Amino acid sequence: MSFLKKIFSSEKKETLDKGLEKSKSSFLGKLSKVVAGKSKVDDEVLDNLEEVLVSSDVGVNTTLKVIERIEERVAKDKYLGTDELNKILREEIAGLLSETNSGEDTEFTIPENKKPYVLMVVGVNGVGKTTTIGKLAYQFKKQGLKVVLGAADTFRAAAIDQLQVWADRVDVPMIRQDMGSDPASVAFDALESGVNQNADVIIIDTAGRLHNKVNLMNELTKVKRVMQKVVGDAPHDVLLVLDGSTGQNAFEQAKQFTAATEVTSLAVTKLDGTAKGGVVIGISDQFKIPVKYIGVGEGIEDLQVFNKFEFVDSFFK
Ligand SMILES: Nc1nc2c(ncn2[C@@H]2O[C@H](COP(=O)(O)OP(=O)(O)OP(=O)(O)O)[C@@H](O)[C@H]2O)c(=O)[nH]1
Ligand SMILES: [Mg+2]
Repeated sequence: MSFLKKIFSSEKKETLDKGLEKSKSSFLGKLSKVVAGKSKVDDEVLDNLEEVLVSSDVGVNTTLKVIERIEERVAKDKYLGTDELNKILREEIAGLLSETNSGEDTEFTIPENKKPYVLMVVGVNGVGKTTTIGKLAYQFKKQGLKVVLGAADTFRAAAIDQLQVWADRVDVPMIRQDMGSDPASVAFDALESGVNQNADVIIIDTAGRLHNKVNLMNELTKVKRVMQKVVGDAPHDVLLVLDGSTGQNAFEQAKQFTAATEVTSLAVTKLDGTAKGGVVIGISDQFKIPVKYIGVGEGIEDLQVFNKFEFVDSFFK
């Protein structure tokens, strides 16, 4: 697939462009300093470019790969004008990401042979789990799928109410118990109810904050185990939500979380209002687990299926 081919609708592309505006203008500002007064891509330009990529949260490993690709290109083409640097970067980063086998989707889809499809959402507190669930429920419902939510973050009363607000807004049923009740029991109820209602998708919210990390991981394991009593192969997807505005912290969190518990996909939120959007490039290059969704605003429509080609196009345009 050519990355120049337009695959998002113009409306979706506009939301993406807008969401990445801060990251892009910060990046392009730094890039313009790198090429100021230089006509040709030489070692000095490459050194400075390396710094710009690292300071744009692309991550050291991914940055080194990108620089290497550009070095090879300089060696081959002999002369590379700095006026082309942006275009070259766009091509090389798209080329690098095309080696990963994720980020090719454009629509919110779930496998047809899993019913109900059980999606469990995990991540530390405040990253955007509940909001992402609300946005996902909206997208799935819009496609005519029957959605049930499970409020298994029973650690805070407000957490249950917050998910309820989304459930009411999207108009989907939500299974809840009182604050402090067993999250695994809520998840069990949600799956049972989902099966009884012939639901297509069941989304389970979980707590981000517990007394300590070990407790949290044990709890997630227990929630999974109990869900399997209702749907044998649940959860079909464990979505780890990361706050993109924390840049390299998001990267670290992904490392720690994926080491401690099984995660099958990633969502990177809050890309609007931050200049650290480059972190998505590093995360999708460095992790085998695919980035599936990106959050580009607080609104109900502001969740997108991550498409690496559109992302790179919007970032460097
Ligand atoms: N700007 C912006 N804000 C977002 C995005 N996603 C979530 N937020 C905001 O981030 C804040 C935290 O979101 P929540 O959904 O409550 O996060 P959570 O992970 O459920 O938090 P806990 O339940 O405390 O663990 C809220 O104010 C959301 O509106 C996004 O993509 N862009
Ligand atoms: Mg929450």
